[in-house]
Amino acid sequence: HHHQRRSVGIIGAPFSRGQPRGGVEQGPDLIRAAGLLHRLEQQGCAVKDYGNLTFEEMVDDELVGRVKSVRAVGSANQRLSKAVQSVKRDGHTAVVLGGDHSLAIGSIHGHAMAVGELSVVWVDAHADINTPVTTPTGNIHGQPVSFLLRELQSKIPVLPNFSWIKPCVSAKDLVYIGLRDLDPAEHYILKLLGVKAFSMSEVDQFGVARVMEETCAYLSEKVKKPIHLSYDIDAIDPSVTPATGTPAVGGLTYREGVYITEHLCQTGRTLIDHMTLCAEVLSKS
Ligand code: B3U
Ligand code: MN
Ligand code: MN
Repeated sequence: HHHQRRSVGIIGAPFSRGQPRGGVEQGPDLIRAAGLLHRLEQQGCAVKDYGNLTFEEMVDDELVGRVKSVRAVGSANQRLSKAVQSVKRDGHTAVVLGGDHSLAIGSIHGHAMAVGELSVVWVDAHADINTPVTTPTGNIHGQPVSFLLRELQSKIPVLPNFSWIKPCVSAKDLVYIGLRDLDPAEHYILKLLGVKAFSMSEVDQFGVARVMEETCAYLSEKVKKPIHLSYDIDAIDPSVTPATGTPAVGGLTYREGVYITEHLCQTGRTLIDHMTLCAEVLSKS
């Protein structure tokens, strides 16, 4: 079974309402145009493109407390979760192309519903763990992790179109890489829950190779759960990937950014029954 080809199911999610700027909804088509499918095939993957999801236009999507576009984000992610579940049912590794990072809610939720307990590797300049109460901006792309973590559920208010979400990730199964722009409340939450995190300072100190070794060692301490990779393009330095809505200086180099995926992929080969690689690629134009 080592020679069996990995099959990949691609889902485009052209959605941008998790933050205020336009452009990121073109991500899925631009990533395809840049040759993603061909590159996956070159690497020996069988690829099935499920096309782009369509999202209903949401009228009267007023602020809920300080949170913006709540109904649109809730409904889009419900659709995405169902799409990921059907790609998993078809037996593929699911690759979701965003879209803004609020889509991690549906992507991770769908993955968890289909395969059970997951580990999550979150590569990002930001922790995206504000709650609807702590958010300084009201943008849901800064909050997806808060809806997914079991430990935070008592802190999450009821929101329209969010009641379908089952918190499905435990704080001990989450690792952050690349952090450098956190809000005070996010710092507090990470400390409180004891979340494993490698900030840019730690990438500098240890190097990305040791960070990845420690990430994988930490995640396989007990049971080896499938790994969901959620990759925000702003983790990489804006000199390399300037097309992001929220550039943060001092990010990963091109090679560090790619090495993270290479290392996870290698681990996937040795633990082929235990790991699914699921990427959330954000292209903000
Ligand atoms: N933490 C801030 C800023 C932010 C989060 N994610 C991005 N920016 N890309 C917030 O809005 O919650
Ligand atoms: Mn980010
Ligand atoms: Mn993000």
